[in-house]
Amino acid sequence: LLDVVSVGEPLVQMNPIEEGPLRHVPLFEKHAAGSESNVVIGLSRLGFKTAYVSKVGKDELSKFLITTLRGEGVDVSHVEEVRDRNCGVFFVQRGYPVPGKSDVIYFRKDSAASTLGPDDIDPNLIKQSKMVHVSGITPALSQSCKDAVSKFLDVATRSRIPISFDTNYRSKLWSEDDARRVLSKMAAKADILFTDPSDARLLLLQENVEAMTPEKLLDELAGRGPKTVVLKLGPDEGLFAVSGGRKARTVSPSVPVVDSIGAGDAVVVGFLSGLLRNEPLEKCLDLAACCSALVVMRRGDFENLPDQEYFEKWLRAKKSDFRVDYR
Ligand code: KDG
Repeated sequence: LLDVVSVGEPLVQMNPIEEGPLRHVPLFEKHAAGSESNVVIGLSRLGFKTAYVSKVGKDELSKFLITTLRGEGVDVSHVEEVRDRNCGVFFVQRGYPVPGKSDVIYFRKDSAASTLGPDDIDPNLIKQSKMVHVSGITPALSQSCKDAVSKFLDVATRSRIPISFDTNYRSKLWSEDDARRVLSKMAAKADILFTDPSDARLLLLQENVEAMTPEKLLDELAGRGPKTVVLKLGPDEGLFAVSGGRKARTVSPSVPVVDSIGAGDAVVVGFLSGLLRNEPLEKCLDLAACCSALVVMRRGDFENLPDQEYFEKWLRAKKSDFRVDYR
């Protein structure tokens, strides 16, 4: 039995060792990334059995992605290595022009993963799992990817496997109108929805979400179907969630931000880890805040995600408001 199966595109991330416009940055670090890949890696580190459905090439960078996933304990038996296509790559521009923010530049068109289609979705894999996770990135990659995600969700729904869905709207991949149509349908099928106020605007077909209180926004989103909604309000306002009518909120500790990319996936990892262990909502949010704070403190998306021991150390430190003496 598996805990979580996901489908998506793993990507090679080229992360500059200094901040500023990329044209003036001479040195980059290579990382494995990709939203859903980050999620399965993070959950695997915390002791959950995860599997990933994807396609990569036979190129060296694809081999790097597959060995990273495998090395982190993710079942990659459904990651197909195809000829004549490469894996996708993206570059990060850190801290410029907005301090503390990162931007991405993709080189992923016609990648191996963009050829994923319904035939690559094995219903038996999904049926063996306690939960599935998808993000709004995969359906933006191609029509066949959209169809693959649709089949993935249909199998999960029919088999009564809970669906976790992170909206992850990426404006560089598709228009707001196209995204709105697809993401709102996905949200209606989801049991656990992760989103932020900006993506919520697409889901609710409303422009005035900024005028709504987070409480109202949560209620509106939960009214679309998901039992649990986690609203990512950013580093200052933290996380706010509702589950079966009960609400909870957590404030993220303030940490030095080196690279904000991956913070959202880290929220998913922490929250789902709590949910899968039947922890109360408050604890799920604490775990989510812990993961995202750790991830933004270094370059790369998943490397700082904790294992169970680090997780517990964090929770103990939080009890004393992080005034911990490690001597
Ligand atoms: O959430 C982090 C991801 O955005 C990053 O790894 C790249 O998957 C990615 C994407 O498609 O933007």
